[in-house]
Amino acid sequence: MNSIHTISTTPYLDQRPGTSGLRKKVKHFQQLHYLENFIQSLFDCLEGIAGKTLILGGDGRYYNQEAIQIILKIAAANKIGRVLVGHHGLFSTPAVSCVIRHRKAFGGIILSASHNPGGINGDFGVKYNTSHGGPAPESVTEAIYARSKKIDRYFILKADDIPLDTLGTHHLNETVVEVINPITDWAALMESLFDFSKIKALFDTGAFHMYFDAMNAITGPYAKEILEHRLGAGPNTVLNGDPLPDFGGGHPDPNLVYGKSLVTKMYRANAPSLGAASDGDGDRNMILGKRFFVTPSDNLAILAAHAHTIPGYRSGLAGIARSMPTSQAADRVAKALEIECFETPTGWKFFGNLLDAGKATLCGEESFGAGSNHLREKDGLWSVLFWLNILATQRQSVEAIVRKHWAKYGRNFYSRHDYENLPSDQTQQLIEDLRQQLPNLIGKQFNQHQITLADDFSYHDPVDQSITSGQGIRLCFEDGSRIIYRLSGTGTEGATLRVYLERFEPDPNQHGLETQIALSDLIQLANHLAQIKQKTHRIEPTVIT
Ligand code: G16
Repeated sequence: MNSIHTISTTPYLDQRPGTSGLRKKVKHFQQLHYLENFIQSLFDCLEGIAGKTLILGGDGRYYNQEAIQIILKIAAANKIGRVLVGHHGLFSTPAVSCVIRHRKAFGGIILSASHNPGGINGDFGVKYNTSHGGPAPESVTEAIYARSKKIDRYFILKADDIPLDTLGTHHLNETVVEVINPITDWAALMESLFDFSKIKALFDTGAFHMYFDAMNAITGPYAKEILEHRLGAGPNTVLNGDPLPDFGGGHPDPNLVYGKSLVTKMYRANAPSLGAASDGDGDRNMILGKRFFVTPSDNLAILAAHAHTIPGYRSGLAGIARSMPTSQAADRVAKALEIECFETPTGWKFFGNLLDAGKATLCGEESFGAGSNHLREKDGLWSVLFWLNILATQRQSVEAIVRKHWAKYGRNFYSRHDYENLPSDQTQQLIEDLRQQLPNLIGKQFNQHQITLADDFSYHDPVDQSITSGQGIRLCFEDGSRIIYRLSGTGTEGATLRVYLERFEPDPNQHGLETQIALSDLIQLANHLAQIKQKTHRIEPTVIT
């Protein structure tokens, strides 16, 4: 038996999880006892965890392997029964959610800072998912934070490292550590949802090709297995397919800015029919057709409109849920289907109750996230397979499918403007100034726009009745347009201001407008009302998606 050590420690006061777990710079996590404090605080809050099963793995970013060895030894000292670890310490976020559910685990620890850059100077993160497979709700993350502010000791086993590169079973005292293939359960789930033979037939025509850019992050092996091996998509379908600790120096966020190399390929004359990418931990997706970009908000609406043609959703949707800043395109589909559309705060954790209660089947966020009740996380490759199934059935181009959708439901022009790495105090003040203006804005007219609602979004969860307030400044206009301002909860440097802009256009003759042009008066108004240029001294956003 290896000995259990009790280590004295002092609290760090900055371990409050944000939109999606605790995210800090790698070097911040490497401070003395920093990771250990957080993990012990987590175990201290999980009543009844002794003897139970946990899933553990990460997106392979720098510090992943070291962190896993530390967590395994703390888990053993806390008498966790069994830990299922991904081969090489790797696990995509959706695969963790899948394995938690499939193997009926108590919960799972995901080591990832998602779409944030990696490497020694990059970011690291820890997220806890509960037994339903989804991110822990705020009641749990707040309890962990409260505990982390008081912690004065943690327990750790003195033992050799577990060889993560070999599949099989090991022991750390009474704790069984099983190194498993993280792809198997998730791939079987995908086969149960989508018509693989129909998709395979599409690739077999020889006229349909695609690229999937794994951005040197976690999804490379998953995409190779599903797209290249099981669906016959061809050997060079997956680009940047090897997970690297620094993501090859890239920023693994699949959008028009950071996914530029794929975008460039998809805008060439010889571009394939479909282009897709996923992020650091595999839960986000970007979908492109030949010379055509599908906005994530439209993506959710289009998946919902075609769900009845997909085997896993043939019996219909219970409801749709979207985060508040996501465009209202999905609401129009929900209305046509006569099902409810829920509006939640930003962050996947808010969808969990709706999915568990059977109130929603599909969920999505404007930040390149979509998923369904198959898991309790968003799932990048699931979205790609959904599109492949639609394309295999419709035998039309991505662009044709989207344009047909707009013609039927109208187009919600939509864009997000991010101002990254701003001074925190000034940015908080900008939001506070807007908050103060809210009562005076209702009823005000700006050019053709009259404000009908101005508030700070608050969510009443219809399942557990909890209330979450302060979730973003909303300005809604008479014609359905919206401007939303909120601060990011996932950054690790300064503050990021996000401005979300949306305008509905029913006239098909106007659907060809360029998005920033279609939104130009709202963009000006958003700047004017928040005095963004004056207060941030930025002439333009860092990232426009
Ligand atoms: C951002 C996005 C959210 C998303 C969150 C976590 O949060 O805006 O929609 O839920 O990232 O995504 P992931 O799990 O892929 O990191 P924020 O607070 O920075 O706006």
